[in-house]
Amino acid sequence: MIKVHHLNNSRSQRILWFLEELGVEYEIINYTRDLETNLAPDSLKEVHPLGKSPVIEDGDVKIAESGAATEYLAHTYGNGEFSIAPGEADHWTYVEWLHYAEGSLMLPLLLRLYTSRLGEAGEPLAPRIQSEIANHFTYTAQSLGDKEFFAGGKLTGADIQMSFPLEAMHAQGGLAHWPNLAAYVDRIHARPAYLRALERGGDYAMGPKKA
Ligand SMILES: N[C@@H](CCC(=O)N[C@@H](CS)C(=O)NCC(=O)O)C(=O)O
Repeated sequence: MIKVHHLNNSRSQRILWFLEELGVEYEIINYTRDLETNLAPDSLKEVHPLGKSPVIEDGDVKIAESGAATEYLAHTYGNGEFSIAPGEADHWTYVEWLHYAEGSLMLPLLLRLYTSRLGEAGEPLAPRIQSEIANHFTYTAQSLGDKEFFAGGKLTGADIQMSFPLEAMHAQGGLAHWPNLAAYVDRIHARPAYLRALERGGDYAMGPKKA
């Protein structure tokens, strides 16, 4: 059975969501962030040298990068449903968004998170980071437009990957300028598979707002 090494409040939540969409059986091994440092516990390093989550294991396969895990799961268990094959229209759009989430969109969010810990010392960097956030989120919002999904008119691995940076931003009220992105996250949060994943994964600070 597939094992997911799942850290609370982390990117592994989207892997649980994807497994629920796929309807595949899986086991969760839970790890809890240190309350002070927010880092993963050392026990995750016993699973993979990076000590980060998600890590998935499926038989002999072990993957510690969520985009690769998403591609692997879509390829192995998706029957073509959650991916767009080479040669099909929108294949490269699918590939682009699948990579863009970690390759581009997360970077300014992480820079903001880390520099915020520097207090005043980080302030000189703030305008550049803010303008990069605006640049990327505006591009993302314009590309999504009024479409329901990022590629091919159906839920794909690209949406699985894009969900995390968008919901991280939404949780901070940061999508007010991009209402179509806020609506996109709300739609994802209403999906039965998403809600099942939340139930299995435990508390998740970036999930749907509790009433
Ligand atoms: N690009 C990697 C990032 C993995 C990553 O940084 N995971 C974070 C959780 S969102 C983590 O494990 N942080 C804990 C730590 O660094 O100690 C992926 O998408 O899988």
